[in-house]
Amino acid sequence: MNPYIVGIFVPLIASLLLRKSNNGKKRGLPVDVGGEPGYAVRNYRFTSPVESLWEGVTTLAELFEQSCKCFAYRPLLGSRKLITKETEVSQDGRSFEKLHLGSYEWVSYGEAFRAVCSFASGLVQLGHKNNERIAIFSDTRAEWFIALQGCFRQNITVVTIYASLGEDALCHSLNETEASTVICGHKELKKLIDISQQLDTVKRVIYIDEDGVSSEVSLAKKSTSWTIASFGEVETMGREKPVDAVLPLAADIAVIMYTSGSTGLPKGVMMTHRNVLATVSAVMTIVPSIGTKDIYMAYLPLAHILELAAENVMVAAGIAIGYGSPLTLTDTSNKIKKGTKGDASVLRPTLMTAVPAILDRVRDGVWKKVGAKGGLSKKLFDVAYGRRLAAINGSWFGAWGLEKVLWDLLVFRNVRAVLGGHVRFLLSGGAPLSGDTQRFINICLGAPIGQGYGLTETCAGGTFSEYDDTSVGRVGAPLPCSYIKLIDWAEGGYLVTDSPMPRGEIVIGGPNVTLGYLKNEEKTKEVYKVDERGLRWFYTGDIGRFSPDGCLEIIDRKKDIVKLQHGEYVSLGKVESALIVSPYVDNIMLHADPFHNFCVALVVAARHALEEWALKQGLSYSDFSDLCQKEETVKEVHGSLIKAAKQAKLEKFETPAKIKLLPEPWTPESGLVTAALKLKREVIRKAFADDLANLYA
Ligand SMILES: *[C@@H]1O[C@H](CO)[C@@H](O)[C@H](O)[C@H]1NC(C)=O
Ligand SMILES: *[C@@H]1O[C@H](CO)[C@@H](O)[C@H](O)[C@H]1NC(C)=O
Ligand SMILES: *[C@@H]1O[C@H](CO)[C@@H](O)[C@H](O)[C@H]1NC(C)=O
Ligand SMILES: CC(=O)N[C@H]1CO[C@H](CO)[C@@H](O)[C@@H]1O
Repeated sequence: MNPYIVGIFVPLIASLLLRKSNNGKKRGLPVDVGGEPGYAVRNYRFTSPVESLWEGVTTLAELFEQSCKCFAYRPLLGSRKLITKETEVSQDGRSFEKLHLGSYEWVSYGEAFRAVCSFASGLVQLGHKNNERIAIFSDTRAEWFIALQGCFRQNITVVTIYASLGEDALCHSLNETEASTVICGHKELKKLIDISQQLDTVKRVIYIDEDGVSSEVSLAKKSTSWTIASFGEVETMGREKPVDAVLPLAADIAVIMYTSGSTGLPKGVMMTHRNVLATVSAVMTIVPSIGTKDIYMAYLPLAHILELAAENVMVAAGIAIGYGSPLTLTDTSNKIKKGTKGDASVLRPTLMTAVPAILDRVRDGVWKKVGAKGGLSKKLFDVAYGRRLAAINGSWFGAWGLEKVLWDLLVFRNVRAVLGGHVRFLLSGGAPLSGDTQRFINICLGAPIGQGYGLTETCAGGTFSEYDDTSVGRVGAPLPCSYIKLIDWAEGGYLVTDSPMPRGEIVIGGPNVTLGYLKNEEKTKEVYKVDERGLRWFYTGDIGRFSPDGCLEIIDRKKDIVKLQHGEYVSLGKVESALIVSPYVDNIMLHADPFHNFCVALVVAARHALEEWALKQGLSYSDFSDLCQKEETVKEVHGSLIKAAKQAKLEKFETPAKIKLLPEPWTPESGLVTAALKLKREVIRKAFADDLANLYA
């Protein structure tokens, strides 16, 4: 048996047998490393960073080929056929698209491999040279994955671009990478045509065949000089005239991933096959007893490293991947036609990935539903939730038993049904998950959450909380592919000598750390360093602390700490997460300025809660925007923020002295938050510069 596999399973089985002692378990151990002095920790199971779990596999292309041979007749890629599409117009005149989707149709591993080989050959037939780059600019779907693997088989570097990216950033990424072929969906083709004049390097566009794409295709043929082909045509060309594969090496660049940066234009992070494979190997060790009986729900953007790594993990384990989207995920999702089924209820997945913002929404949705029902069923839910919380608080595994079965049957079964009823493990990443939400998912879904911390720059390598860790608010111990080091940040007052826990800036090292930013040596040199022992380190700018068991907690962010006029430090993120608990707040950005001794805040109002309040007050107003302008409203919301600040024991200088209420939500499409729903502070500051100036006036 492969020694790596033994290395994983023996401790895994041991930990299952020793369940009760989990809370004292050491998950990270101090390690001696080079580079800047600090406090470094490694994963307890691996003494040196893992590069690949599979003997003889050094690239993603080899990993895919191995799985396709091993699991040839098993289903790999599932998609839902569109049955009908309707447009509904709401009372206020906005129109919504409603979809009726069918059951999943599957492509086996063997068929997928043939499709990938055909697509790879088709790219060559179309005239694409393998030293040129290809950009994939589409929503998550089966074709995305086939295109990715197709490119790998010809050693073509793939540029990944979020489907929600704005025009400037899109132009910038295509131009900077000199991509000559773009693979896109229907919506994205439209965006490309709009900016076609500015795209000097694009020569070919491959569009994914879908309903309604033909009008854009004929427009593109008329107004551009691009060679245009459909996904199916490229596959057919390749099937008829196959060419030999040109497989990449571990050190070749697999992907250039554009981070939807929170400031300025996005930066392209160059990831080698070795980088991504190290992360895939590490994540593989985290999912408990992963195997071919699992089903994976894919719906997050594949342009995000968490999803890209997760799907490759699923392939490595021979798992079926069913594709969906955030807008069609559940029966009550926005785009699902009333009375028809969402993706999760049709697929019934066992494994899912999620970002905290989505889990927060699930939690709020359930609370709202329970609250609306009221009466006995709310009481029952509260009792059940309280009992389970108390039980789980001791130990996850101490929480099994007859009572759990009873509550599950009586109360939580309905909640679980929202995601299909079979989810047994959730991978969460992209941002720290609130303790509240983590507990909620633990209890209502009955599924443990593995929470990851990592960045595109470290290829999502970083830390991961294990499924048997019952604590909340922490992001776990270093992944098998990473060393995590804390270094002093004296200016911010964080030192590795702090007691009771060492604190400092988080620095991540290992084979997972990427080569740096494309065409941006200056920035690369600033945040990447190679130590005297040859290991690469990435400086994250995040501030963390290590618990005695070797688990990391993110406590701050260097950039988000502002020194006020009188010298007090304000941590914007900390204050925001304390204030967002107010029921009137949908989103909030705190603003601090070194020339003043107080903070102000931009608050996106929670429409439902505020309208309900206004109704109770008998307040009259013309529309929601008008309601947000009213002095009474601002006073009410400000009051609730002050209450939340007191509860979280914030200092006076941290509590916003003045606020501006905004009626419009911040969405990735508006460019104010990233695809992972993190605030883009610079963009928001610019967009609301006048409002901020007024708050200080
Ligand atoms: C893969 O492509 C890169 C960039 O075009 C090139 O430097 C490298 O040598 C290629 N690898 C192989 C094995 O051909
Ligand atoms: C594209 O890149 C070239 C240099 O590579 C630059 O001169 C040009 O201004 C860029 N265009 C856009 C639209 O960014
Ligand atoms: C859970 O345990 C912590 C300490 O371990 C305690 O502070 C907290 O009150 C407990 N919560 C519940 C709901 O029992
Ligand atoms: C790109 C990179 O950092 N590669 C390193 C990966 O890890 C091995 C050993 O840990 C190093 O030898 C590589 O240089």
